[in-house]
Amino acid sequence: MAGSENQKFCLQEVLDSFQLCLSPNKEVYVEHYVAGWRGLVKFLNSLGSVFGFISKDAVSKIQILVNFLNSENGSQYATVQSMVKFELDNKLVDVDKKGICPESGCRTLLRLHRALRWLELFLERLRTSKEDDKTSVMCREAYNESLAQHHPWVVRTAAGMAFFALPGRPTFFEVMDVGPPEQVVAILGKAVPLISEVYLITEELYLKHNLLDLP
Ligand code: 1PX
Repeated sequence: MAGSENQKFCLQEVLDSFQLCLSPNKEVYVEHYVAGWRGLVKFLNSLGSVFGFISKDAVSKIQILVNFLNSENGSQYATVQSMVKFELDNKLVDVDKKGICPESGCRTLLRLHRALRWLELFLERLRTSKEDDKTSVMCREAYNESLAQHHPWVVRTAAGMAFFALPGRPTFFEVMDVGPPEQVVAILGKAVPLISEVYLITEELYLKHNLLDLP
């Protein structure tokens, strides 16, 4: 896996990972969740160094989860459901304020989970966009409706500036590397409901355990 963030991005790969994410009984496999994010980070890296601070944060969160997966307790991290149970049962989560477990699997995955909502909103806008619609506007609107609510002013400002550097829709579609625009739209039509399902299952689980505001 080392260095895989620098390889070429393909939207189909991301779709495949999110497809593999759900077990038959609708649990979310951490391994495939993380693979989906790795694919997305590749995309971000191919857009240039302006997005480096975003991809760096995503990579570090991916790495925390990979480390748990590869640890002696790795099997407990197989699914988001088993991770939540394991960490709560063993008091491995800082629930109210940061303390002895500042980088728990639960709080780390929550950050990516919130970003997944941004992705869902952004991709849905992209899917239904017209040729001369601006990716920066779609991105900002999706961000303001989701992740921005969890970010301090300084992060919101940096993110807002980075959005200006986004390429236009035609280049964006090319980088996705799945063929002509109609094909991109078709794949997005499959990807968005899948991402939405993974998001909803995780959201319900976190809500049930009162984990949506982990510090
Ligand atoms: C097919 C098109 C796909 C586009 C893929 C783009 C992938 C984007 C990956 C974004 C991952 C962002 C993870 C952010 C996690 C987060 O919220 N971290 C913050 C909180 O963490 P902490 O440990 O401190 O509690 C952290 O402060 C974040 C810092 C970096 C800034 C995050 C800005 C996120 C903007 C999201 C929009 C990305 C724009 C990409 C345009 C394509």
